Amino acid sequence: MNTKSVDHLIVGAGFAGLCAAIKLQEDGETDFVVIEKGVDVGGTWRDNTYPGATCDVPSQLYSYSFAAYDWSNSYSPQPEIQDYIKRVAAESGTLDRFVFDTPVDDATWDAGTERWTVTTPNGVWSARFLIVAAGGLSAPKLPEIEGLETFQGDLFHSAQWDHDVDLSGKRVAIIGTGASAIQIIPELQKTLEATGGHLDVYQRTAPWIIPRNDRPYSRLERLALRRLPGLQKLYRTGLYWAHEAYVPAFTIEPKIAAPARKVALKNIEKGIKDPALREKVTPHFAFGCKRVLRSNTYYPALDADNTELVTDRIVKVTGNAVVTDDGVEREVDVLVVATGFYTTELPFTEHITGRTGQTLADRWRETGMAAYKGTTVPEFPNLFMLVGPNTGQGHTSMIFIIESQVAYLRDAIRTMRRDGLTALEPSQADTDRWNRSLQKRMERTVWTTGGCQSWYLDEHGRNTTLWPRSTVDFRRRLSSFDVEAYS
Ligand code: N01
Repeated sequence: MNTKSVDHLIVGAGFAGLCAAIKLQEDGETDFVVIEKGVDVGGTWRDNTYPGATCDVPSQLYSYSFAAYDWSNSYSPQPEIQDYIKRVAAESGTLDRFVFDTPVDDATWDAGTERWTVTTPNGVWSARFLIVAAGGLSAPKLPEIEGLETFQGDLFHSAQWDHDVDLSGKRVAIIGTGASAIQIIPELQKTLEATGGHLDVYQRTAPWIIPRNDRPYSRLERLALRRLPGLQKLYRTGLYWAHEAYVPAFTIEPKIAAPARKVALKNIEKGIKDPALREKVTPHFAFGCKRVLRSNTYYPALDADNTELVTDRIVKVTGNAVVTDDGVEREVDVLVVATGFYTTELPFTEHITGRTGQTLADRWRETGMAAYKGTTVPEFPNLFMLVGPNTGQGHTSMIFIIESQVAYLRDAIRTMRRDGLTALEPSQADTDRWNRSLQKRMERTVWTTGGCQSWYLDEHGRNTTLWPRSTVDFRRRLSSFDVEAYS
């Protein structure tokens, strides 16, 4: 196979990969390719097509700073977000450099040529820079439940919704009550109620849920947002500061969360009449320890006659039934698992081999998931990870973080060109210092002290996924490339 040579190889065509492509092009860095395993742009928004899929971050924030859109609602539904990403991609003039339907099998640093060799079933590329934008929530995780693989009905993960399965009149069960499940459950409940079907919801841990306050924009608002230059930006800034002022503070000081906790308890009271059910859905851990969810429709859906909330532990799946530890077997035609993603052992890292011959996955098995500024890794020269370790957000838009990381990457490339540098990696000492400081702060946060298990924490209880300060702080720290931290 011929090896194609490019300056930059970007893995992934979601929000992060597309942002990198557009901004590199803006800098005249046009010699790049974007390799994408799926058949379209969109990443998580292409894949998550489950009923009710909507963003729980306001639409004005959950969009690029450089590309406005005529959003229909204050929170955008998945089809609009996917349409937005497709439009931005098409209008950017970068799509001719995207290679779809192409999983990356291997990316190995070649110390001789100081380049990455990237192997795929559709060709081999040699690239000076490897930009990994493969997503932090892109590998669906099935629950470890005995007999699940032998289930005799239809079974699928929330991120791989099987739209060919007709749910009318069926007995459906859903495992999980996280961000995806609480969007799916009201939709399933309505469909099944209208067709004589039934829904079982298996809850392991009750989440904190505040009202969603979603509303359609009026025609006037949409017109104003389209026509008045600066209004969208003003909206963004206002919303942004509203989010930033509150959330990073309460992760450290639980007292500050008390009013929001009250609102969440009121949400239960308002949505559910049955006192026993209210009790079952009341969380027993600190507000904010897991991602705080938003819904007005979830609790009423649980309270509906055709829904049963099951809180007994699942012990196994046999034939077409889910069996709980009270010995009850509930038969079911369709089983939906909304059980989340691999978040602290990112499967894609198995495919990246650095300067010492060790894969990134193996390195992180030893050190825990850790990077310098969430973006670069010692022993992995010229590798930039977008949405890397400790860059995640539980309360605001990841796109702000992505744009900050892309700005850092652009400055790194400019610096290297200016100074005639061919390969750079962060020093171990700077990387350790960065992570020590992060982890020190983590110890005081509600994510560690709040008495819950969440996907934020690794097997040692370390939070390697979230950024513990404000996103403005993150942007400031990545505002210029600090070449002195690199060797
Ligand atoms: O996954 P989750 P998700 N037996 O990990 C349960 C983003 N997102 O797909 O809490 C029984 O949150 C598990 O129970 P427990 C967002 O960042 C964003 O819903 O661990 N139950 C939990 O209830 C979000 O945080 C949007 O006890 C099992 C559920 O499955 C992230 O994606 C929308 C189990 C998993 O919840 C992940 O959300 C949707 C088992 N063996 C998602 N294993 C936006 O709107 C797991 N569970 C932006």
